[in-house]
Amino acid sequence: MTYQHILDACGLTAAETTGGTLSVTTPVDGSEIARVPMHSVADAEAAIAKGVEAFEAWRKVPAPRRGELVRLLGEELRREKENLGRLVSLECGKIYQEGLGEVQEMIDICDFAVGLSRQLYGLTIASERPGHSMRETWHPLGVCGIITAFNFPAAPWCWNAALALVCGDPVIAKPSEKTPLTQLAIQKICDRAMAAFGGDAPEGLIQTLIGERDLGEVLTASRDVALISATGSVPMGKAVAADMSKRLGKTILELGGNNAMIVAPSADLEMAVRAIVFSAVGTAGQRCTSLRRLIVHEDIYDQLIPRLTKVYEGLSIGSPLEAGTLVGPLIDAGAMTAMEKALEQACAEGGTVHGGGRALTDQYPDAAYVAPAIVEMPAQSAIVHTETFAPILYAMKYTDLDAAIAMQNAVPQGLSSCIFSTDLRETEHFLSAQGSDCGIANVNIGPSGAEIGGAFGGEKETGGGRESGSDAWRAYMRRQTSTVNYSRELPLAQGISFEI
Ligand code: UN1
Repeated sequence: MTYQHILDACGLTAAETTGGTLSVTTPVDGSEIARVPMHSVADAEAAIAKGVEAFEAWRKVPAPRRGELVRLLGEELRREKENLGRLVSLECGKIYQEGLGEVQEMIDICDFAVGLSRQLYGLTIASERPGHSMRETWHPLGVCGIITAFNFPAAPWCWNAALALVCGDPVIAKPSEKTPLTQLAIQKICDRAMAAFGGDAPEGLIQTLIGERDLGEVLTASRDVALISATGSVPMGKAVAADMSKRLGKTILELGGNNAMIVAPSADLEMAVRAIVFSAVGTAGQRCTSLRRLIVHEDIYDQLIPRLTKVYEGLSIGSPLEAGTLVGPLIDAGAMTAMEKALEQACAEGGTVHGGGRALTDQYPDAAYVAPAIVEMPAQSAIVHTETFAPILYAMKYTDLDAAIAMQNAVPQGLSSCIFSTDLRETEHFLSAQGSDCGIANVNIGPSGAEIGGAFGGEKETGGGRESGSDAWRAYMRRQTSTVNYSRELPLAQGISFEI
């Protein structure tokens, strides 16, 4: 299948992929696959205005009916799973299996949101006053801006959009400028779902803005955008938060991770090795949940590390579109340079590097293929505190579990974490209030590859937001507390006397 076939299969037209100023290159071989027209600041402002109009109509549509649109979106995604999965793979370089996984994650959250559309539950609350009742109702919030990153160009949009839509909110996507094609293909799928849904889906309900940072800034500046959900780097999240705080707008931030695994003496090492390799080299180490730090008990360190380095030596690095490849390319040359610099710094800090280095340079001179690296570190030094978006795994030893947990919590990021142990006392301690400080804490599975049913996100510099499952939907609604007096008296709360 040629690259053009992949674009065609997703229905992308010449008008969308040629003649524009945004050059899109595929990480597969570094070649240009499209020149996409960009939206202007005026277009972004017009999109917000359209979104506001759509909100007026959409908030009146009953939530279960709104769920029907998301059900249709899920159906379309099922039909398009292979086509979209292949485009994800072509555009961001993750292997096809992971591209499919991303689309499956979209389908899963659609299913979740359909059920949710009949369960946007509020509470009834006991009033302290006789003849009074209290209740809490969740209402639609308004236009939601969804800013996404190159490494997951599909699923995070859908975690946000599927929930926002059933909650009664129009959505405006601003994908990474490195991966606009996936979002354009998603927009087409949405347009088909909207057409199948019929009359009460207002124009402007689901929109996409293609361009650079200035478009994101239009979204963060506008009082008509009630919520910004942003996935990406910590500097990007800080910029979004600063802009939004000027107008006290709501945010969901899902930023960097520096995720660790503690491997205890009782761990099933066979399982640990499989989990480590998937979570450290999957998506070429470019997931926010990628495993970056391995904290291994000193008694098993010398068994585990040689086993791992052996598996790393045999990893198939290659085109993400070819079956059998486990490690695709990094997104671009900049990412490769960042990896090389991090490895240099790790050496300067006393690290011993296994693997690393450029790969497939003859076959793909313009792409950024690298061999994943394991770096044995004498201590958790400065570079280990840094998130480098590349397949680098820092390995360190521990003696005492509390010291290992302290090490795992010592970094600025707080997204995901895990322990491999078959000792219940250890695993429960890890999950307790004195344990991992991350939004995600797993036992006997790696830190990446979360299911959509749980709330997804993390603490500290990860931004504190939660997306996807559990009660994350509440962020897309406004809560209203109502006290109703059905008596003939007007008692005041707290027993205050105020006679006139
Ligand atoms: C991301 O890298 O931004 O848990 C999201 C995971 C995926 C999502 C990752 N479900 O690894």
